[in-house]
Amino acid sequence: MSGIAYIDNQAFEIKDGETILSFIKRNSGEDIVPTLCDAPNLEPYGACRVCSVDVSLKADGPMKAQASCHTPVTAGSYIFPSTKRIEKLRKNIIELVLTDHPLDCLTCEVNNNCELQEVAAKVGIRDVRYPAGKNHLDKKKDLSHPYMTSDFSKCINCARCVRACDEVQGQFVLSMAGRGFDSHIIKGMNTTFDESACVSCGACAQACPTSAISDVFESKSIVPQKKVRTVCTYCGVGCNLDVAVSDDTVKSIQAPFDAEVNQGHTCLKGRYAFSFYNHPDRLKEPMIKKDGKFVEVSWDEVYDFIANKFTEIKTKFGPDYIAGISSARCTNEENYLMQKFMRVVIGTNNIDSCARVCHSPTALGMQRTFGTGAATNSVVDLNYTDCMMVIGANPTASHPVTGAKMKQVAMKGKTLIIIDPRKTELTKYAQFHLQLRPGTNAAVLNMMLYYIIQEGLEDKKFIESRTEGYDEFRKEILNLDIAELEKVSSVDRNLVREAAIAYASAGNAMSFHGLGVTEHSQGTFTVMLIADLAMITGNIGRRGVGVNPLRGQNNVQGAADMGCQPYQGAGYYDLKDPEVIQKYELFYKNPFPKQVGYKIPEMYDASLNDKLKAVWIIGEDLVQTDPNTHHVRKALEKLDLLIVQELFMSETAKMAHVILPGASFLEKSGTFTNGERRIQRVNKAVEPVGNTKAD
Ligand SMILES: Nc1nc2c(c(=O)[nH]1)N[C@H]1C(S)=C(S)[C@@H](COP(=O)(O)OP(=O)(O)OC[C@H]3O[C@@H](n4cnc5c(=O)[nH]c(N)nc54)[C@H](O)[C@@H]3O)O[C@H]1N2
Ligand SMILES: Nc1nc2c(c(=O)[nH]1)N[C@H]1C(S)=C(S)[C@@H](COP(=O)(O)OP(=O)(O)OC[C@H]3O[C@@H](n4cnc5c(=O)[nH]c(N)nc54)[C@H](O)[C@@H]3O)O[C@H]1N2
Ligand SMILES: [Mo]
Repeated sequence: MSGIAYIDNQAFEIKDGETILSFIKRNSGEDIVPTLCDAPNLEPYGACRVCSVDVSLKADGPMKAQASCHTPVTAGSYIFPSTKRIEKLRKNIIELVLTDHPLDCLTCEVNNNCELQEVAAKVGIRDVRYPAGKNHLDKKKDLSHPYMTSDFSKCINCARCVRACDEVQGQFVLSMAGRGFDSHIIKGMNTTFDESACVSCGACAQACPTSAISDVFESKSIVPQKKVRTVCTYCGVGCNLDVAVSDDTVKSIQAPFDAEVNQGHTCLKGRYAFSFYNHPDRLKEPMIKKDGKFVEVSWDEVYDFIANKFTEIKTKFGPDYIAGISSARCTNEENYLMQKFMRVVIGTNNIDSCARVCHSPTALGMQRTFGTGAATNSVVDLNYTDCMMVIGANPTASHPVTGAKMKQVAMKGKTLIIIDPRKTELTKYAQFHLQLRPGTNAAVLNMMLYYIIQEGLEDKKFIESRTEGYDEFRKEILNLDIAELEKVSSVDRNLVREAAIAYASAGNAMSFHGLGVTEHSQGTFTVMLIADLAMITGNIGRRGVGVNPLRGQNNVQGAADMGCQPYQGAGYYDLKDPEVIQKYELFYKNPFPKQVGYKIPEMYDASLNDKLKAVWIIGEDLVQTDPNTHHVRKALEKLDLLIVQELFMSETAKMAHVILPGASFLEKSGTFTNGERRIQRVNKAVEPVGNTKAD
């Protein structure tokens, strides 16, 4: 709290860092003051001045009009948001803005979703007294891009697009050129969207209050019949999406500002890559392969077929001759049911998911060191960190919304350490790039530990109170042959030392890791070393620190939480423990399988050794994504029954005996758990296409 100020003579407490606008919004309501150049996800700018309010420093003192969006609120000031004088001023401002815009704006029906028109109506403008400015004349439309168009005849120079590109995506494609009446927006060195360095995140199109920049999908020109809030399916970031729907068809996608995960941002995939859901190639009917050809059948027929086959195999061979593979693309509810079906209906722990080829070393490494295998912090913690260490991950490509946030933090001057054989985009912003030989993470991390100990930069208090076995660990590390590690990794020891010192002496340091750690043979041990680094420097257990695996698929965290693993049931209970089995039996009121099941690679071996006869796969394209394709194909070919539940005729689906057509995330409801362990609601936007069903 930093004092008191008055709104229309009523006293309110000021919060630290508040502008006059945020102070009014918090105390008197969101809609009291009209704004135009201001946007919830951008820094205050103060260009249009529509948000002006009257301010006096004394109860009856002289008033001064001040742009509220970027003026800090002063203790003891008297604010009047809507005096006659101010209302007149706002009207005049909008009138002048409108002269830079096609004059039919006020009657334009196409743009009935236009923010400028809304503000004009709000301040009470019916016509414009001034002659048209020249800014909007002679502007060519830019139709070069598949997702975004620009028509700068509609531009009012509010610079929201420029700021979105700078402050949200950090791409710096748009800028303002010219002076005075000639001021205008340019892309790159005055080129088109397509030729510029634009990454198509669409933040500018979303930010534009007119339709000077808009989605090709015409989101602004048609008011949708409904908007549905849901969660993106592409990666573990878990961006919230506002899906605009008319006539049971997705029209466009925008990013909600009030979503904590993505605050008005998405990447191009989340915003624009949705038309797969009603693509002609979607699988729309259940099918059974007869004489080598898929034949469409009814759901009842396919259910009977599967039930009979499962019963036959279970009776003849036993339940462990059947296995399931669940999908990290699917909801928690679907994953929970799949593992329950395998365990309770079939009676086997043969259930696994895609984490096997992705982050299972993270889960194991973190379980061993911390007791639980998931991110220790949230992505918003980037706002509280002083140092980011990114090891074996390429977030600006694979987790673009998180990657863009990291860029912003690095540009604010926070330390960035990249450990990667390649020059990823983030290395441009990094102080340290440890360009190691692939497969040598353990060497580099051991060197870092060595230098931290040698420099006496350990957090002794943390080590004493929160860790075990440190003395032994210390001795081992100090015995390492640095020359050998330097040779193995080919990273200069002085560079490693400096990076280690930067990490250890930063107030708060966060680490992020990805496939460059987990997909190598020493993945689990590397994750443990990353955890060790956090522990010896005390970078765990508060905001802005921690070990943060960049989990891959949208619900890979959830699939594991729900128990889609052969050795742990729902809630991570260890299936080697007889007490756990008893607990599950009580809960499910049913016998529970007594031995752990096959992991995916063990399923292949089992099939080739006649120990597995049937596999039911939901949403995973093993033939395309698992290593050693020939081996995978051979193993799947050998099965008596392969059921594939899919959106598309994937390489794996082609091999199936039975196809179950699944509904995509846009067509069903449930929850996804993102990489931070945030459980978020998925809501059905459109009805499932064809004869498909939620998994
Ligand atoms: N749109 C979309 N986004 C996705 C997905 C998708 O299907 N669609 N998939 C998601 C999934 S499942 C995942 S797992 C993530 C993957 O996302 P990331 O974990 O970021 O994986 P990569 O993008 O492959 O980046 C791995 C990095 O590791 C580096 N590397 C390779 N070997 C080594 C090494 O030995 N040591 C170190 N230190 N680095 C090394 C590589 O050069 C590369 O820069 O992406 C997710 N994002
Ligand atoms: N060559 C290659 N191999 C890889 C990787 C790579 O980058 N390149 N990455 C590795 C990693 S990290 C991972 S996580 C794995 C991922 O391996 P997969 O999980 O096989 O990867 P995806 O291609 O995402 O396949 C998911 C399948 O689910 C389907 N699907 C999507 N949504 C739904 C749904 O709601 N219901 C149903 N029933 N199906 C759905 C999609 O059509 C798609 O065929 O691949 C690993 N292998
Ligand atoms: Mo992954």
